Amino acid sequence: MLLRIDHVGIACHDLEEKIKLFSELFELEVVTREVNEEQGVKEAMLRVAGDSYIQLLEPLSPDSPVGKFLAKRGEGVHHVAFGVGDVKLTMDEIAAKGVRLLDSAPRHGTMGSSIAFLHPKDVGGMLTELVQSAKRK
Ligand code: CMX
Ligand code: CO
Repeated sequence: MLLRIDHVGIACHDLEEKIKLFSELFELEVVTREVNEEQGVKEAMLRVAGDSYIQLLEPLSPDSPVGKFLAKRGEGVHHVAFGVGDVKLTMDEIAAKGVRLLDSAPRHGTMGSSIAFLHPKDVGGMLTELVQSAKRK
């Protein structure tokens, strides 16, 4: 069902400051910077190896998911994202196991991907994202 760890999402107050920290500390390349209005984030993807990344997330507003997380828990690991072949199919398979989906249909993710979230309370306290990469041309 899961192909890889696609990324680990880190919530932060200052995106540029944390890009500098992670890129210098672990010598990582910044692959993309994007704003995702729907998810309420300004973000950057730093490649660890192949198709696995660290995703740095700064909230666009305090009442967004990442804004609320920062207020409650402070900076740190926010979610883990797994690569899947077909996000809709995987959502259906997981829902059939009784896990709550936070998205009823796939949404737009980083670099043209399709994503969906699973409720952390049903996954051992880990907010989980499923990622289907954009088709390579
Ligand atoms: N990891 C683990 N647990 C989390 C969590 C997280 N990131 N965020 C919230 N929780 C827990 C809370 O601690 C809380 O538990 P308690 O009831 O025991 O206190 C419970 O889940 C409910 O949390 P809340 O603070 O009341 O927040 P909400 O229910 O309003 O929202 C969630 C939580 C997960 C439903 C919401 O953040 C969400 O829909 N997330 C998915 C979208 C998202 O995170 N987008 C940003 C990233 C985009 C990207 O990766 O591209
Ligand atoms: Co993510």
